[in-house]
Amino acid sequence: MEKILVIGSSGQIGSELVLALRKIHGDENVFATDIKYPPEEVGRSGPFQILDVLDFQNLLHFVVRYKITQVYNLAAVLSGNAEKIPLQAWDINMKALMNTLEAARQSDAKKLFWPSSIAVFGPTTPRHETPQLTVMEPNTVYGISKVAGERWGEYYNKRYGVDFRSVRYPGLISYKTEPGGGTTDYAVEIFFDAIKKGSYESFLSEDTALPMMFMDDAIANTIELMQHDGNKLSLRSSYNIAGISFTPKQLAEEIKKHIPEFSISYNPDFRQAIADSWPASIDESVAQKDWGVKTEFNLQKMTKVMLEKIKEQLKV
Ligand code: AKB
Repeated sequence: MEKILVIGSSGQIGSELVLALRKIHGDENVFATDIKYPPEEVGRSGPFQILDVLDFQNLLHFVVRYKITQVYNLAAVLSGNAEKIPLQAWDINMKALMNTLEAARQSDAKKLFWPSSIAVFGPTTPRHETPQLTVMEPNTVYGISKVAGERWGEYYNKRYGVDFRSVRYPGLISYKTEPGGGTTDYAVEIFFDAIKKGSYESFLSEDTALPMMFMDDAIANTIELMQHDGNKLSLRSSYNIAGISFTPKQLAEEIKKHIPEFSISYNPDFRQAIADSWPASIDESVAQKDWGVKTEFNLQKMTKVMLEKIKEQLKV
């Protein structure tokens, strides 16, 4: 029986991933941890404990005490926030990863998921249908930490047999827990503002195309990769996954089909330069071949669900 530790369970991905994993493995076998308290449903449905991944001894103690076999480490400072505190963000992102890799090496928690990002790419990378293997010269702290992390994950796999698995997430879109400090966050904020205020001021320009993915697809793909036969995985760094690519203008037009009075204005800030350095679309053929990545939600379906669910949540 698997005993699973989720680090960062109060965040945008963690709060949904914990619930999905509890459905598969049983509530008591999925341990949610974070440095802040989780959404009610996560706390209510199974074990939750405050745990700081930067404290290696505590992490190792937890993993050994609860006989953990799999770890999902989702703790990170995202791209926008990382640019405000470069050295701190580097320390946090790298230490969080290195501590989980070391804990995996020194214990039975050998299977490790760690998210990489489209941020591993940079201005010299081909922007359209970005291939799995290509130029990677990111110019953000977050992107540099993700490239380094991919290299360390592969190193621990080859050298110590840690079962490291990873995907390069596009921007993730969800309604349960909002993201914090990312460049793709506009694509979540826009839905909340459309419903609450009827308008949105985008911090990216109207024609900035970026790859995005609805959270249900992100969770399903993450779990699929973790459950897949390890011998079929040709990569132990991180897989490209494509999701759907659209611009703020295209998303606003889709929202207008549901809220005709919705209006959008554009006031690009420092995150525009980050977005401009990232791919507009991704080639995921290696992930398709190795473990069958899938995207069920297109722009239309995702917009409809986001608006319905946020209205329910805000009771409007
Ligand atoms: C961010 O915008 O920083 C993240 C990401 C693409 O990794 N959502």
